[in-house]
Amino acid sequence: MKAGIIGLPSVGKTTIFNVLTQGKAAAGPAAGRRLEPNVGIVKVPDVRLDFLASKFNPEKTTYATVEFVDVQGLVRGKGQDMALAPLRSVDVLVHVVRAFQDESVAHSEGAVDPERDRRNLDYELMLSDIGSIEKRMERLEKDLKKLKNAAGEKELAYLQRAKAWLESEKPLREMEVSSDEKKLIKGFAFLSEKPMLYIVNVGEEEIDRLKHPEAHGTLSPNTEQTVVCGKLEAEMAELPDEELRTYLADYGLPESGAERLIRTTYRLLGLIAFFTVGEEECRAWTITRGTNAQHAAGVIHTDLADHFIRAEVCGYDDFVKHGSMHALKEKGLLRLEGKEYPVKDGDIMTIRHSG
Ligand SMILES: Nc1nc2c(ncn2[C@@H]2O[C@H](COP(=O)(O)OP(=O)(O)OP(=O)(O)O)[C@@H](O)[C@H]2O)c(=O)[nH]1
Ligand SMILES: [Mg+2]
Repeated sequence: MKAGIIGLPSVGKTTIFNVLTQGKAAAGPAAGRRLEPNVGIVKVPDVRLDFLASKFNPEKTTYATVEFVDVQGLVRGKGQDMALAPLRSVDVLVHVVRAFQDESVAHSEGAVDPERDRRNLDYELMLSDIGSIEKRMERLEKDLKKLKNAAGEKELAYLQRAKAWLESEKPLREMEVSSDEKKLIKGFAFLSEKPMLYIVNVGEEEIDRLKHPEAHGTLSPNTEQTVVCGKLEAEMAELPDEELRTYLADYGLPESGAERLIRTTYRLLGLIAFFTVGEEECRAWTITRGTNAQHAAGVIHTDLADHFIRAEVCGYDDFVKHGSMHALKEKGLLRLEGKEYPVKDGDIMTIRHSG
């Protein structure tokens, strides 16, 4: 999975990127003017996989990963195409919104106003999408004049609808699309269509908000929100794990901002994990909720999907309760499931295949 971090200049994007990736990318105003984005891979923390690894003692434990891309700050109304280009390929946008007050860090809009910034950045994405749509429509209309075809007509109808939607100042992630249209637009990579996670970057004086990070009014479709304090997180990122737990406990927080952010992203995208276990490797795999056993096998290897026979499945909780695969087998709790079985979060699977 790939996530793109966006926001106005100097809102704390790179600070948060460093926290997530335990990276050392240069932060601060001068650093923000470079064009090359920062890219880093983050391990998805999962206590269930930790536990499985403690039981199987494998040579290798492989966590699911998320790739984060941190681009330069977007300046309102400026040509953004260069800055936006690396975001076309991401699955989710993470919009860092500044809520911290700090005289020493200039705000591109003057005063701190999270709601305004949220709106303005959405406009930038929408403007970029309108641009792409107009270009695409122009080409398509020319093609259709030469050769009428049903697929082209359908696409044109979608583009016209999307354009009108954007012109009514609403992002595409709020527009309902049919499953037919979904297939049609897969290749377009419209930015305002991507699911959006808002990260409200609060100051240290507002640390109490971290206790209810997901408390919010109504959220628009395909968005989530969480709160972090970039400064505090940066301090925490320096700590070894045990000290981090004590530090969090001192503040009365159940988890770090990095953990919360990844968890919220999973929820936003409807992602779940299943596990494969053994002496060689214990591993977490990411799928969307509702994926069937055959497609899940394909995430491991396309051959496994092609030659799929059955999946041997047990739930994570059953494994914890009974302690070993052997015990589960004896109790008849290892189930054999077919291609269509919808994989559940935490399932431990062995794929049986031919060839
Ligand atoms: N007080 C305070 N300062 C912060 C916080 N988060 C980031 N900063 C500071 O804000 C400045 C900008 O941070 P960056 O992480 O570089 O911001 P950015 O969004 O990556 O900026 P650009 O890449 O230039 O757009 C730095 O001096 C940070 O130390 C915070 O939570 N509180
Ligand atoms: Mg930056």
